[in-house]
Amino acid sequence: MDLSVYASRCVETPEKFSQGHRGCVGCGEVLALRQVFKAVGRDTIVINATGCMEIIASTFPTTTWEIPWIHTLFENTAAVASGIETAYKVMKRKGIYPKDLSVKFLALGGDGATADIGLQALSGAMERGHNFLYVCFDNEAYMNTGVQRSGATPYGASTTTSPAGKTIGQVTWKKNMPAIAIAHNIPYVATANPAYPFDLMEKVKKGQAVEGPAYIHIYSPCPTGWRCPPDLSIRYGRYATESCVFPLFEYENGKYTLNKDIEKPIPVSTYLKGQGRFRHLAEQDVAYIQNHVNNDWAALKKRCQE
Ligand SMILES: Cc1ncc(C[n+]2csc(CCOP(=O)(O)OP(=O)(O)O)c2C)c(N)n1
Ligand code: SF4
Repeated sequence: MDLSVYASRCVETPEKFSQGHRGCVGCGEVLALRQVFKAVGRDTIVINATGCMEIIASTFPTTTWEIPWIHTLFENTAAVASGIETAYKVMKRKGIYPKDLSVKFLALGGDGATADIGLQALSGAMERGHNFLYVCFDNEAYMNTGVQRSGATPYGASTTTSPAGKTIGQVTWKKNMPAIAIAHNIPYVATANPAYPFDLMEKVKKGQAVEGPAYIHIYSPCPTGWRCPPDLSIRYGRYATESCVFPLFEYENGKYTLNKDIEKPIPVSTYLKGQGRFRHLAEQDVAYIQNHVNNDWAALKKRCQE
């Protein structure tokens, strides 16, 4: 089936993630998670790193997960996914599971779990070529424990461990996780954004369908940590892509594709404005960030044209 037709049908699909979770009002991460769940099949085992999505959906004695789900550590999420996927293959080979059984493996982690603490396990799993999809929900800090900076926090953002004051806030540039995944030569890598739900769901479907590791990096607006109004999560999602701060692209078997070309990017200042984490930035800081975004965007466009 044409994947865009598939994605539009997905919208109607009740996701296997029930109502009544404890996410903050306007949480873009839980919205992204629900979209992911609309695209994955029932026969999926979820391996979930500790983080916001685990905390808000599994407070004992309740659970929001309606498909098999295992909570694991930051450090070893991809290693646990590797072990489960390998055990499944062995069970099939030994005839314990029927040959036509088709189970998928979905590992979920925040940016802290992915770009920092679980990076080694993820790298190993991608290198070994396990058949699984890893989704990183990037809200650009360790949110669940109180907005500490991560390697994916953008330059200039104020967090509790990179407070604006003596320094500009976060003094390093955001770690480029999609590029790190691509460097492992895996069959599928993509970026996605819940402000573009059809694109997101198509990518999840593709990521689950490929043989081997797939990695999807999802922009996840967090009104609590970003100090912005909860009704603007989708607007910030759109601004992020329209300003080229968070471009939407895919890398499939060695080829880059731009999924949303932006002919006239909006100024980065439009994206930064209104977010409390950036409110201390001076004009020259914004110009510095704009220049960085322009360079990254030009480099990505070039790769997509090659
Ligand atoms: C090794 C280790 N360090 C710290 C913690 C405490 N901890 C639990 S969740 C969390 C933050 C998670 O951040 P992230 O992965 O970005 O996900 P988010 O909560 O932002 O969705 C931290 C620091 C932990 N559980 N294990
Ligand atoms: S802290 Fe942020 S990511 Fe976590 S549940 Fe609240 S809005 Fe969502």
